[in-house]
Amino acid sequence: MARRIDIVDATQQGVREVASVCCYCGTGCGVRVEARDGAVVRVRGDERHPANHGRLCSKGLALADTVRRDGARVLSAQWRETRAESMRAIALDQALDIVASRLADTIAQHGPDALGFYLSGQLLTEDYAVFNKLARALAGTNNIDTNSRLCMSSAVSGYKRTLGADAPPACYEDLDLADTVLIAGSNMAYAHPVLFRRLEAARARRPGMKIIVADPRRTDTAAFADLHLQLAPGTDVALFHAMLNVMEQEGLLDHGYIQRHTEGFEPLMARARRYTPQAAQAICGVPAQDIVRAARWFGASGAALSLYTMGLNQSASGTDKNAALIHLHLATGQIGKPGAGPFSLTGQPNAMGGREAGGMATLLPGHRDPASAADREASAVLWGVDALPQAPGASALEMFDAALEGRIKVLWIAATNPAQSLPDQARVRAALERAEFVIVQEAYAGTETLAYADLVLPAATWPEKSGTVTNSERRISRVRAAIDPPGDAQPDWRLAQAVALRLAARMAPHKAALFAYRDESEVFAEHARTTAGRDLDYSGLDYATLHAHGPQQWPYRQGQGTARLYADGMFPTASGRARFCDVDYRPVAEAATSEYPLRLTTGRLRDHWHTLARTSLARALTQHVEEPWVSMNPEDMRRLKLEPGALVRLASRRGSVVLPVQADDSLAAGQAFLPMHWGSAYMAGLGVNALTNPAADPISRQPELKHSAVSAVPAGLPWQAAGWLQGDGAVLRARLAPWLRRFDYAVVLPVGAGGVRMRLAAPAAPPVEMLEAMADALGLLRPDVAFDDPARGQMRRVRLEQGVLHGFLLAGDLRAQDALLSWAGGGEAPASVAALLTGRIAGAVRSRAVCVCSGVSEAAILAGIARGCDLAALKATLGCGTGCGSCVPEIQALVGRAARAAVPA
Ligand SMILES: Nc1nc2c(c(=O)[nH]1)N[C@H]1C(S)=C(S)[C@@H](COP(=O)(O)OP(=O)(O)OC[C@H]3O[C@@H](n4cnc5c(=O)[nH]c(N)nc54)[C@H](O)[C@@H]3O)O[C@H]1N2
Ligand SMILES: Nc1nc2c(c(=O)[nH]1)N[C@H]1C(S)=C(S)[C@@H](COP(=O)(O)OP(=O)(O)OC[C@H]3O[C@@H](n4cnc5c(=O)[nH]c(N)nc54)[C@H](O)[C@@H]3O)O[C@H]1N2
Ligand code: SF4
Ligand SMILES: [Mo]
Repeated sequence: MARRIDIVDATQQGVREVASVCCYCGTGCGVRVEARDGAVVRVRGDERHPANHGRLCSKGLALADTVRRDGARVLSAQWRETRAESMRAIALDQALDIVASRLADTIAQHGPDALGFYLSGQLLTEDYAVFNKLARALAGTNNIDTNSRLCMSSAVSGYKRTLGADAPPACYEDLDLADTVLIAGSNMAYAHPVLFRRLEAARARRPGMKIIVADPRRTDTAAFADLHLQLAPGTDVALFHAMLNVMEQEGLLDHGYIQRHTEGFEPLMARARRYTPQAAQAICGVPAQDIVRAARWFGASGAALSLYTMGLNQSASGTDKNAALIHLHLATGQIGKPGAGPFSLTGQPNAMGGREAGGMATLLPGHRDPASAADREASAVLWGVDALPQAPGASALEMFDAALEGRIKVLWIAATNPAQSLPDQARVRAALERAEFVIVQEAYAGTETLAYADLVLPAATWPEKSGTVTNSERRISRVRAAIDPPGDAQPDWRLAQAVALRLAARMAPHKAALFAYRDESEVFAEHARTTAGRDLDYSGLDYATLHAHGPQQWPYRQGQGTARLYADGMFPTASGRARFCDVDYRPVAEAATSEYPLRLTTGRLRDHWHTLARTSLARALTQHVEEPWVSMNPEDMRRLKLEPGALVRLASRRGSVVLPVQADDSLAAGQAFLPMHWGSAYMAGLGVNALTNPAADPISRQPELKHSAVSAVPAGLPWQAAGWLQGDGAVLRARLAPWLRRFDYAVVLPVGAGGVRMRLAAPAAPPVEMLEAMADALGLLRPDVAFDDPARGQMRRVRLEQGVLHGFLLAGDLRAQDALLSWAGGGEAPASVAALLTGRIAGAVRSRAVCVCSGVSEAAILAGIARGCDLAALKATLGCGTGCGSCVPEIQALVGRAARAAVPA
């Protein structure tokens, strides 16, 4: 086996190269990071990594641009003694002392359950392991949960209820081998692009392969499918039951497998028989013949694979949706063999590692259960303590509820941004206000949650951290630091360890030994031992093996990883049989009403990551979609008298936001879509999750982020302003952020052109002083070209530096905006700036970039399509889609849309 090379040419030219893993999605692509003089100079795909064989998507390719060591980062600890004060930098040691004494005092006064640890699927396994031991074995509380509660929790409970253990049974190679692929509630083209490339390649090689996509929206993933089941939100259980029913009717079930390896089939089947294709059509809105076709493709397939993510998990019936999909595999024996199986793709880079290390309130290390006395006992022994706390821990939403009710006094938040990503933001923020002491352990400056911190711990981040992650196919890879952390920043597990040692000194000096790790390899070794004899057993794995033989899939026994689980039909349940669960379709938690008639779903964009801390720093990544909008079906827009680009006020029972609306015929009538990414650090109001519903699945406790009932009305903000300023996007964003609070609609956005863009709207022109202050903020007090008419709320100002645009402000008259932004982005300068500002000449039209690698705009692609180009011709003539390939599905969808439009009705 090829030896892994950690450090290449470390001496010769001062270049250090490490093999590591991309820090974004659960695909877990291997990267090679080159660093020189403590700075990352290049990141490329690692050909030897089995997850990606050298490929990266647009986000992975831009990683080097996100590495910062300046004010864009949290460089030191910060503290404010009272909330009336502002934060001040303090020494890290002092901060750690303060944290330890706050924890100890709180435990002494109110008991350990007055603490809450809210962590993240983006931590490394070693980080979880130390935090988990700190919370449960030292502080004595099970109140430790992660943002995986918003993400993978229903997948965990779905697997456990049906297969007996939380383990995705399939592997990436199955994408090459499947005959039918059912993609349910996953927009892989955006969210797991490198796996999607693999699927594209597989289908190109094997034209008989059938792809089915179940998604309420016609996403780029759905556009690629042979069959798109455009189901109504939340109706997946009815769809899957109907497919099962059809398969039984048509003799496509594997009764031998059902008999030998499962239990509970009859009660479930009796229920599923009620879901005829017609009955399901009435619920799901999917034509009955499409349901029949999907069932036939699945049931008659040599190998059927399902890939599924948030469309199933983020639902008040998420566990049932997962179970209903897994049933299809159990009933047809499509599991435990090449090309087959129910394969839940993980969202975050180490969601899997968190599940293994017990990084959720409902889990203990080694897939153990804190509700089981035997499991608690076993974990206590492994950790070397007498006993573990028995009281059930609070899950994410419960933790914030407990803080709001005053039961949790101290919240320690690490590597997640709950003041943007949790549903029902008004409530979350009230909880953060109410909590007595909020510790935020964060790497990047300016996040929404930092505004609520009493104490900030400076965290190291990728590529400064070292440890392990587990990807979707159960493969454990080493993450390796290429550079040192900046300032006082420390790896997350080090910060947890430092507090644990201090807390032990105050509470239980004999427990200090529990945290005496010298480096992360010791943490891993201890953690790996907790998996011994468990379904996921990788107790035989250590850093040396990972170094010598590269990434490995668990279970790892006798020096061998495992590609697929359950090949022998034996399941880790009491009876050894997999279980059919008698689940039934339940509608979404919040029905549309006459007051809230639209059904809102939320999700991801191709080039943005979550709450934007990292991706907003890479100019290339802000070119695809620059600003937040809501998309609606054109019919609804006509009915509500909304013009494309108009500002609308979206409201739910919990809050409202103002955004521009965009027409999108990939949505069914009555539905709306809002990207999850922008929060109050970038826009006025509380962001997307001002609207969303905290109603949660009763078993997984995962909230229904994919559905809420909303209304949309014109925002009535006729006065608008727009500006742009050259400079560092992160620095300028911080400087301009206060403006977000003064308007009903406002955005401050780092943009692909560089610098920062600002847009504001108000019911009427603001006073002249405010306009002047705005101009001041944008460095336009002494513009080079200016046309002001303060009486009419108008201000048009441009600043140039050696003939190059440096900044502009357009208030009350935005006609020149597009041309100026296009100029800012390197486009052509106008013939006369004055003529442009006064509307005497029209400037260039702007078009967003579809292909970031080759810098090809949507307009150029549409023009190519109008000339008759197909995908291949567009690639050949424009060069789009020839780099990382992330844009290929979108180009394909644009070609497809044009073809459909050309067919006379
Ligand atoms: N570019 C990018 N990639 C990412 C991330 C990112 O932020 N940016 N985040 C990562 C993380 S943590 C995660 S969890 C994954 C998420 O990956 P995905 O789950 O693929 O992404 P989403 O866009 O959240 O949701 C997927 C789809 O669910 C559909 N959906 C909504 N309601 C329903 C329903 O009731 N039934 C069905 N069948 N479908 C429904 C939506 O229309 C949407 O297209 O992405 C990972 N990858
Ligand atoms: N409406 C809606 N809301 C959603 C979703 C949705 O689909 N719709 N999806 C949900 C899902 S699936 C997820 S996973 C969550 C994600 O939500 P979050 O976890 O809140 O999102 P991130 O922006 O990834 O937050 C990670 C934070 O950690 C910081 N950070 C980065 N690296 C490190 C590090 O090494 N150490 C430390 N300490 N900090 C670091 C980043 O700067 C960032 O502020 O959002 C959820 N919220
Ligand atoms: S698919 Fe993209 S974001 Fe996901 S791990 Fe690979 S390079 Fe990173
Ligand atoms: Mo996620």
